[in-house]
Amino acid sequence: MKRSALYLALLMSCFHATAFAADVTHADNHVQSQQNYTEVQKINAVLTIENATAKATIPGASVSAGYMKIINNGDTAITLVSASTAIAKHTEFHRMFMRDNTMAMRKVDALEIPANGSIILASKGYHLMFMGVKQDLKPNQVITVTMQQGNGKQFDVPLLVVPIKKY
Ligand SMILES: [Cu+2]
Repeated sequence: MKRSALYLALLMSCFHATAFAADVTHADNHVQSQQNYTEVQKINAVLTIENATAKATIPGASVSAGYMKIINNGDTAITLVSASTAIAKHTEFHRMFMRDNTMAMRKVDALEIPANGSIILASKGYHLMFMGVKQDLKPNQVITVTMQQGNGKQFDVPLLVVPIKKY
């Protein structure tokens, strides 16, 4: 009983598919003049991040999701093995998929960014899942996520918190 309620909250935080996509677009326009977090961020010699955002929390739910496009300009594939942030107890890589005509999601152990390629974290596919969020995430707040690579290196990504479309 309690487990299924938690799962529903997790799903809602990940999904909100089309409504959220529209909202992100609107949020981008709104904040672009004051913040650069939704634009292109050069992380290091090979990695570039675009549109790094996190969803504001739903009142009463301690979960949120993070999205971005990660571009690998290098000649070697990069594997992300974990992510963490001070604002949540647990951060996981998740993937949404269809099961019997309903959206479901599962944890994935790692994300691979191909050489000279990219991976997109978005509401219908891969995403960062923040669980045990310690304080409400409010629009325009910026959170920092640390990504751990398989080769032992790590890098930080700032994510801009954007509103959840109410419906
Ligand atoms: Cu998820």
